[in-house]
Amino acid sequence: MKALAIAAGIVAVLLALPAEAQFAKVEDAVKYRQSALTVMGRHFGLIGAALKGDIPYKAEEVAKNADIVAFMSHLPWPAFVAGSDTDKSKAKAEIWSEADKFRQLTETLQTRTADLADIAKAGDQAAVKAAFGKVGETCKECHDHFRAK
Ligand code: ASC
Repeated sequence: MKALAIAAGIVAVLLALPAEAQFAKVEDAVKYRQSALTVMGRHFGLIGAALKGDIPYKAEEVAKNADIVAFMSHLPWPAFVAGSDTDKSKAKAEIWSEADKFRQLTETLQTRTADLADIAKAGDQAAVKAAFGKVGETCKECHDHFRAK
């Protein structure tokens, strides 16, 4: 009986998990993804500033920022929940009607930001610049297609 109760408890927890993982309100999802993208953009921008010479290029700082960007590149996408193209959001309907294309771009971003993080640790500034450019192209492609002006 005890084993059954434990099994029932485990099942209850597993069933409860997806519900808990959902956002209570659509606005919470919008706020979450905008926050994640703001953090990602901030740290990506700092790498850009270092590459441009607007701030001193410190390889260790660049590598740290690249790790943050790579980590953050995983967070926004589950928050693009159905029906969350609200007036507080620039998300276009194409995110949902062309979901495969959107997902592919998020995966490209994850690959390219991981590459940038690896390359930033090696320290060669020209290589960092090239990898940074590849990430920026992905940002732009997604914004051009899926973000309202
Ligand atoms: C940034 C940033 C973006 C991208 C994009 C690249 O620094 O915040 O969204 O680069 O502008 O085209």
